[in-house]
Amino acid sequence: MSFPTQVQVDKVDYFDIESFLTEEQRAIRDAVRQWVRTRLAPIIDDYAQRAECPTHLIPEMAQLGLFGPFIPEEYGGAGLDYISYGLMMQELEAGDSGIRSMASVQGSLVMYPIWKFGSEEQRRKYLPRLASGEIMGCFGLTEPNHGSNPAGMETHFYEEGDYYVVTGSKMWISNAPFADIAIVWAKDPEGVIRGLIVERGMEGFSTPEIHRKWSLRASATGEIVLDHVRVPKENLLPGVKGLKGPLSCLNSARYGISWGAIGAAIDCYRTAVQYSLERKQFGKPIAAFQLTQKKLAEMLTEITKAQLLALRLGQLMNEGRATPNQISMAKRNNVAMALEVARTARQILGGMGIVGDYPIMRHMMNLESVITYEGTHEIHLLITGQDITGISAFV
Ligand code: TGC
Ligand code: FAD
Repeated sequence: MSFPTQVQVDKVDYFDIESFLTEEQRAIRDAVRQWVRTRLAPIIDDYAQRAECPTHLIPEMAQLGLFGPFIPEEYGGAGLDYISYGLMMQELEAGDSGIRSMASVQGSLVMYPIWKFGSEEQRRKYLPRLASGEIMGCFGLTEPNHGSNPAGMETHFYEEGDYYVVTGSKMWISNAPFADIAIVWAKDPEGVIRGLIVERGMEGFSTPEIHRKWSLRASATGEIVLDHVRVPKENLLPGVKGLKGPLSCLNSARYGISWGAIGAAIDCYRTAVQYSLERKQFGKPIAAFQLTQKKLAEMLTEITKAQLLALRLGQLMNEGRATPNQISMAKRNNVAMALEVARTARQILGGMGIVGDYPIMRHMMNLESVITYEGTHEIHLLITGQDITGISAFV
């Protein structure tokens, strides 16, 4: 009996998604893929093992247009469509979810609110420098006592002359330890949620790093401590009031994650296929066993379904028709899919699945954060449940 020694594991596109992509979208995807393979993949395990963020890559990421790809060119963005954005996040997360996080936060959670809700002066002041990576930002919504329920936030501010004085704390904030600015969501004296641009250097603002994470180890996560920080009035985002402000930013980031998770899944799947063809037990490749083939077949099926969901969502995003509920479904499904694929791939590699020579365990542990942040798996289920029944499970 003969067994294949080569399969086309490079191309994970069972339903020919490629044919729906424009030349430009393919070129963008390929450029990010190439960068991930040559610049990120060779170093990411070391950085993750050391729990260090490879911030030296920021200028190269900016050069590739990874920060705010959908922001118009007049503000320094790449002016790209949402499928291009999705493909970029897919390729980046094939490298590492933490590096995709860095780009998601910068683009969807920092540049997006300034673009959508900022004044023209704020757009011109911050967006070009954020796009070029000259400055980095973070997004402070979650608090120690308010994660899934941000409406309960305690961070607040009052007016004092030309300033707003902000007090409170934010928890689990990606990029916070090195961020130059923070989009901080806080309540005004009437209890209305507003967004403020807080700059490093303002007295009373600090961002202690959260250590000892087993997940997203190559991403810097921190707190934001605001101790009577005097923020100039011109730093208030004028264009939005209420929880819909931060939640609108999450739509953009959750959309990116629905693509990103596919990248992590594909990287695990490819690794597992290759390994199963090379690893021999009982005198034959483990790929020859029916139980291994079942695992691989189910992985590819689930990846394919997720790709189709993401592509269709991208089309709806481009038409301005995607609803937050559709985005929730895609984020939840695709992240859960990726985590399941990573766990199954880990199993296929046996003992080798737990070491850093292969990317699987790193992806798997990263995805444990991805399934929690930007709305947990349960919260997204309840968003869909509310859409089906018309009844909110949150009140
Ligand atoms: P609810 O009463 O449903 O809504 C309040 C207002 O917000 C509007 N709204 C939205 N607007 C835009 N987009 C959405 N997705 C929206 N969802 C709701 C809504 O229409 C309403 O507007 P208005 O005008 O009537 O005031 O709010 P609720 O308090 O019942 O909460 C609903 C719930 C639980 C779904 C929401 O709180 C939620 O999504 N919770 C999850 C929190 C979350 O996702 N946090 C993420 C923090 S950031 C993060 O994790 C970054 S990780 C980054 C990385 O490293 O990649
Ligand atoms: P909780 O809200 O306390 O939830 C705990 C558990 O209870 C979860 O399983 C949840 O699903 C469940 N639960 C809660 N409410 C319900 C309900 N009504 N019904 C059923 N189950 C429920 N936040 C930011 O603002 N900015 C960031 O940049 C950011 N980056 C992050 C990076 C990392 C690595 C991590 C881990 C988190 C990050 N977060 C960030 C925070 C993230 O958004 C929150 O962790 C998330 O929203 C969940 O909040 P929580 O951790 O407080 O969990």
